[in-house]
Amino acid sequence: MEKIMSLKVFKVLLAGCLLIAVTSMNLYAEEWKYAMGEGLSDPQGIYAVAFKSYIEENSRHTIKIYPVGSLGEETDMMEQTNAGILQFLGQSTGYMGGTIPEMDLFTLPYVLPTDTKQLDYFFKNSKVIANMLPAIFNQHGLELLSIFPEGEMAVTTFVPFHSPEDLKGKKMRVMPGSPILVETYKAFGASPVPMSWGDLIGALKTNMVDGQENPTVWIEAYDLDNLTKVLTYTGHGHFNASASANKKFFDELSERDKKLVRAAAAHAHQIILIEAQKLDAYGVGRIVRTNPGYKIVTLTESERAPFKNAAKIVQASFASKSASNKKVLDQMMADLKEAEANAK
Ligand code: 6CS
Repeated sequence: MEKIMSLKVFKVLLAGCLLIAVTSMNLYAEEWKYAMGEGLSDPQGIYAVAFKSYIEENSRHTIKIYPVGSLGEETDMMEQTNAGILQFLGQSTGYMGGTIPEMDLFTLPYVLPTDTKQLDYFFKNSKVIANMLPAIFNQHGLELLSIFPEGEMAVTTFVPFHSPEDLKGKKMRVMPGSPILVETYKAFGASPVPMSWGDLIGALKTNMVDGQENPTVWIEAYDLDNLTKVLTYTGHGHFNASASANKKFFDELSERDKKLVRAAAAHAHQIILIEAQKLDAYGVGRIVRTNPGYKIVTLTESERAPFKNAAKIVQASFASKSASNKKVLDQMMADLKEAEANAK
């Protein structure tokens, strides 16, 4: 009789432990903070919302998204992430080169292609992103999740330009976190002005700067076409963004939650790459529709030649800064060759 009782008690206790274990795994829920350098309807917002929906559909965790401006400037966000105030960071690569020098890879002039199919292949298959940058991000307290394109860089100014001579003395705003952007616009003949996004609108209105560069989807969304007179395609660059996590937070996640975060990043990466194919056409299409008088210039190959020559100095300067910079640039060039050969 006693034996049967102890067996019954054992079974009840076992069931109770299992129930606690299962419910504690499922009931374990946290709110994770995700800040980014753009708004919810901008490319970084498309990525963040897709990331959030995947996390919340596949766990009890929730993601609180902080669009640019809600927690300060884009320049503050990497610090807040490193301090553990934020768990996730969506950051424009143009804000990162000052902290992670190798990230100026993505602002180098005349390196990334403007062809969206090649870019799509590159951002899906790049070895520099998959195999080299994660360890570099780790050295800076971050866990790299994704890097994606947002559109070809277009230059908006008050007067047209067709050569580096035309840019002589022109104060051109560049994103504030990239030594390479400063070197680029110096090499293009201009006087670069590193400036956070929050100060640019006022600087254009007061002629504190003579121009700036951004992708057309951003130019249109934030009315930069109505604050300048002409948009020029030089073909020199592409706007890109990254998504990363605070490394300590990521390392302390359960294996289950690490897999969840990586799966959410892969899902969001897929979503934004589909969108990225359309952003340039969408951006310039809306500018033409909403601002028909706005002048749009595409530099010819011969007009681009002096800018491309100047860019070679900047590329060499980047590679000379460190062995790591040279390694990532060499791999980037190999990745881009593969993208050119395989993009369909
Ligand atoms: O020019 C800038 O600073 C802003 N441009 C874009 C496309 N995204 C956010 C960034 O802060």
